[in-house]
Amino acid sequence: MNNTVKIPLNEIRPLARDVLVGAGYDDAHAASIAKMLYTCQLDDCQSHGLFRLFMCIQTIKAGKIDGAAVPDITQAGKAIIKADAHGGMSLLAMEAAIPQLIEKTREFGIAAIAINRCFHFSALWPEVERLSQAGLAAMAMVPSHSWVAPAGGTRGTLGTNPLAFSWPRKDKTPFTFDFATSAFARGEIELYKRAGKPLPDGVAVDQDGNPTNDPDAAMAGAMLTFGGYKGSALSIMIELMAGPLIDDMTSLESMEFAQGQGGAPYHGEIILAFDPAQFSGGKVAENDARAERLFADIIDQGARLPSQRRFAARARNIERGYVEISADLYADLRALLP
Ligand code: NDP
Ligand code: PYC
Repeated sequence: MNNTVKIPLNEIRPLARDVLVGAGYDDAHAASIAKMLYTCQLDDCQSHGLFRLFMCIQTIKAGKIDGAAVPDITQAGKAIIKADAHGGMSLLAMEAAIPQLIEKTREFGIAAIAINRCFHFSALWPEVERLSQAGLAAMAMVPSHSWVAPAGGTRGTLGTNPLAFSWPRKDKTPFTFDFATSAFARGEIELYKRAGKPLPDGVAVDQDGNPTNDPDAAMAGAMLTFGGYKGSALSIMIELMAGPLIDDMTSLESMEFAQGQGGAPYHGEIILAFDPAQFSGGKVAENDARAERLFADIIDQGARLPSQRRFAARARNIERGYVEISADLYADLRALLP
C-alpha cells in the first residue's frame, strides 16, 4: 500500500458501528459485524476487514436482509445445533450457538452447528479459533455465489467457498488456516481492481472462457479454483456439506436468490468441532507432543505455519495501537457515514 492512513484501534469499531446503524442494522447486528471487522483488520486481513463494510451496506440496500433478525437456536439430534439466522447476517446466530457447540462437543466428542438462512460476508478463522481457544479442533465452511468455474469448465457454478481449520496448541497460538477454494477470494480481486493492479495468471477467465488478468473481466467471467481439480473437488464438498446436507442453498441458488442485486451471499454454514480428550483415549499430552513434533519439523525447514503472518500483524498492531489501510479506502469508508 502506498498512501495509507493510520486508524487508532479504538476508532475501528465505532466507525463500523456508526456506518452499519446508519444503514439500518440494529445495535446487536451492528455490534457483531463491527467486532468481526475489527478482529480481521487487527490481523491485517485486508480483504475481510473494514473493506467488507461495503458488502454489508450493499446487502441492506438490496432489501432482502432483515437487519434486526433474532436468531433461533434449536437442537436436531444429540450433537447437532441448528442456528436459524432468520434472514439476518450469520454472526449473531453463530455467537448464540457457539457455547452450546462447546458443551455438546465436550459431551459427545464431536458436534456441529448448522447455521441456516443467513447472509454471510465474513472470514471464518475467528470462528474456528474461538473453538481452539476452548481446546477443541474445529472446521468451518460456507458456499457463496456461483462465481467460480469447476476445473475443466468456464462458467461460474461454485462459490469461492472458504475452508477454515484450527488446532489447539498449549501455550501457543493455534495452528489455523482459512482460505477460499478459488485461486483468489472475490474480495481480493476487488482489492486488485481498487488498486488498478492486474491479476496474476491462473485466477480467472473472461466471459469467452479465455484467461484474463483484468479484474473487471474476471468478475464478469468466471474465477478459477486453486489447485485445479483438487480445489474444485474441495469446493464441491463445501457446497454439499454447507448446502444440501444442512438443508440450505448452494452457491448457484444463492446467486439466483440475489437476482443481480449484489451484497452478501445468502446460504448456510457448517461448523464442526472435535474434542481431542475424547478422541485420544486420555493420551492428550502424548498426542499434543506428536502434533508439536510435526509443526517443529515444518518450521525447522524454514517453512512457516499458516496464520503466523496474521498473529505477527496482530501483535504489531496492538503494540503500536493502530492499523493501516489505504487512504482511498478510508475516504470511501468515511463517505458511508450517515
Ligand atoms: P489467503 O490466500 O490470503 O491465505 C490463506 C491462508 O493461507 C491463511 O491462513 C494464511 O496465513 C495462509 N498462508 C498464506 N501464505 C502462506 C505461506 N507462505 N505459508 C503458510 N501459510 C500461508 O486467503 P484467501 O484470500 O483465500 O481468503 C482470505 C479470507 O477470505 C479468509 O479468511 C476466508 O474465510 C475469507 N473468505 C470468505 C468467504 C465467504 O464467503 N465468507 C469467501 C472467500 C474467502 P496468514 O494469514 O498468516 O498469511
Ligand atoms: O471474498 O469471496 C469472497 C467473499 C464472498 C463472500 C464474502 N467474501
